[in-house]
Amino acid sequence: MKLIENWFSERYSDNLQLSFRVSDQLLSIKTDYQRIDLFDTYDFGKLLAIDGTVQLTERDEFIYHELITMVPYHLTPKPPENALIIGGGDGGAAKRLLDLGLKHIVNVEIDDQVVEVSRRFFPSLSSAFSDARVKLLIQDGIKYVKNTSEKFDLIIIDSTDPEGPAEGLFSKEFYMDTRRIMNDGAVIVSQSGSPFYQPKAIKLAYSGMKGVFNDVRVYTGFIPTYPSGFWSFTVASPWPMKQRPVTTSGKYFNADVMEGSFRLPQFVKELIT
Ligand code: AG3
Repeated sequence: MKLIENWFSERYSDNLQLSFRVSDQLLSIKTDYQRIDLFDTYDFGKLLAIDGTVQLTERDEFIYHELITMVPYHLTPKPPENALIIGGGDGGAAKRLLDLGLKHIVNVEIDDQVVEVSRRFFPSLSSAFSDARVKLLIQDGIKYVKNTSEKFDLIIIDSTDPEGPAEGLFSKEFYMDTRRIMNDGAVIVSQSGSPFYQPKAIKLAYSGMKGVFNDVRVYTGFIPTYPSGFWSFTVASPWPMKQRPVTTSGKYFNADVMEGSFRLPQFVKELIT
C-alpha cells in the first residue's frame, strides 16, 4: 500500500476515512489470501491492517480481545475448559483465554502469514502459540469445523469483515456446523462489525445464528480504531445463557461492562428485529 505523506487511512466510504500518521511502514505483503500491512503509528503504536482495514493496534487491542473472550466466558454454565478460535492469527484471543485459565485451545487460522507477522511484531500476543495448551492449525476454519471430531465449550470467531475470505464465517451453514461440535452449555461468539457503518455484518451474524441457536444476543463496546469506534459482537447458544458472577476484571472488562454491554441503543435493536 502506498502512503500519502505518511498517513495510513482506512476507507469507510468514498467520502470518509480514518487516518493515522505513521512514523514507519514496517511491512507490506500480499499473501495467498489478503494484503497485510504493518505500520508504526504515533498515537496507537504498531498497527496491523488486512486489506486496508485495521485489525489491531498495540494501544487498543485489549478492548477487542477482552470483549470477545471475557463476555462469552461468563455465559457458559461453568467455566469453559476448552475453546476453538477461528481466525485470531495474531494470538490476542488465545492469550486472553489462557489468562482466564482455559486448559485446551485450538486456534485455526487460514493465513500463516498473519501468524508470522504477529510473531515478529506482536510477540506478547503471539506468545500464546508457544504455550503447550494452545494448538495452532493453519487451515480453513470452515473446513476444520466441518471435519473435526473435537467438541468445545466455547467457540470464538475472530475474523475480518464479512467480505473476502471471512464471508463464509457469517453464514447459517457455518453456524450449523459449529452446533455439531459444541459440548453441553457451549457458547459461540463472533465479532459482527460496526452497527453504524456495517449494519449488514450484524444482521448477517444475528439472523444466521437465529436460524440455528435458541438464545442469541448482541453486545457492543468502544474500540477507537475500528469504524465509528462502536463495535458489536453476537453471542449465541443452543441452551439458554445465564450469566455467571463476574469475579475478574481486565483493563476494559469488569462486572459493569458484562451487564452494560448488552444494553443496546434503539437503532441497534431495530437492526436485529
Ligand atoms: N478482527 C476483527 C477486525 C475487524 C475490523 N474491521 C475493520 N477495521 N473494518 C480483529 C483481529 C484481532 N484479533
